[in-house]
Amino acid sequence: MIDFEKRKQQLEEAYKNLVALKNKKAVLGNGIFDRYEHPILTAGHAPLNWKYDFNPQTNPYLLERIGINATFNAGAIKFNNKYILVVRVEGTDRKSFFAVAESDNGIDNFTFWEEPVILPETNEPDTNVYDMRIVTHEDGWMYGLFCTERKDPSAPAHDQSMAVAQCGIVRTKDLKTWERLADLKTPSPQQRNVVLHPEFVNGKYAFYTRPQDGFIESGTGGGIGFGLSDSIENAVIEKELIVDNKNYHTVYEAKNGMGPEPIKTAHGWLFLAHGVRNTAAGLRYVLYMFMTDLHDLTKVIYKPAGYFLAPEGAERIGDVSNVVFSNGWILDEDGTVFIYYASSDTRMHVATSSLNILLDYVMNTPADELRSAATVNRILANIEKNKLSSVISG
Ligand code: M1P
Repeated sequence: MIDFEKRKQQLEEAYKNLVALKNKKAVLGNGIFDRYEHPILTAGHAPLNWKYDFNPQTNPYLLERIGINATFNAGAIKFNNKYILVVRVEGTDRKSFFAVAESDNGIDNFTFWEEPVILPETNEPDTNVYDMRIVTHEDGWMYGLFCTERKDPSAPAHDQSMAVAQCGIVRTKDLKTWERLADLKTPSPQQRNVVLHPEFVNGKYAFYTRPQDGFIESGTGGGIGFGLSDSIENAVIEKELIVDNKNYHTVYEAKNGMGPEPIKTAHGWLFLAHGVRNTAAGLRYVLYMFMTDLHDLTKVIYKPAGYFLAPEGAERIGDVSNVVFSNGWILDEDGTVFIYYASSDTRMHVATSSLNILLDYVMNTPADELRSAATVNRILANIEKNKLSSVISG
């Protein structure tokens, strides 16, 4: 027989230590953002109460009864002075669900609320739900847009992986009670990474979409799209315009998709997105940034070359290796930006920067000129510039 009480205490102690772990900035970043030493959420952060039956009669060996595999791709919002993440939690059964975790400072001690989110359903039940973007809209609601996945009804019996992904919509005032609205309708057979713009555009709800032909492959679709809907309760986009397309020999040549909702700045709307390219080792997901015109949301006015943040060190390894993905960031009153990102579909991290630094990065980093020779020329010009400034300063 095991010592039930002793094992319970050990589990509780280990859990307490994990949640209490303090985070520190990693040394010498690239000046654009700071990474932190520890992930902010892992599968181990899931409350013990979700996983263990603590009754010695029904669980005499104190076995984990409900396994949690990963915590990743979290939406983010500041609410009641807390840094809130709406986390994609994945069970060992491969089903994802949402759970809210909060922290006082945004960088450590993230703690899950007692119960996962109880997500109402439409008449067509969701098989899997994931990757919520939580946005405060000027209409006064907080909206959560997420991917709802269901088996493709046209899948032949031998294919048990064909799925249809669409955008589910919920809204809330307190992050506790959620109202489910109709799924978004668009002309595209597949939608993931849909984000609600925080303001009305011409009196309509504005969405960023990612039209796609197949579940994994973007096919003839792809690119970050934009569309308007009269209603949010029954949202329908008749026409999608591509704002930022995939592009040959770039970090977003296979596909791309929106990250969190854009941030409004004096210079334009600031975007964080993910770009995907294919390699011999499989797909590689990185984060990149761009800015659109303040008044024309479909016009990209700045776009630094390449990636903003790519998987590094231990971030490279996980269930889906070589992936970073972000669907949540928080701009604080003092200008600090908390960028929440997941690595390799396994765990959550934070990186911090400031709005001024991100603006400098996006507006003054050279754009991709799409050829090796152009990159060399850019480096040569930089060397020349440095020579000149050392002459002037020296
Ligand atoms: O596995 C990497 C990511 O793949 C998908 O992203 P996209 O729709 O751009 O291909 C999503 O399923 C995402 O959850 C996942 O992190």
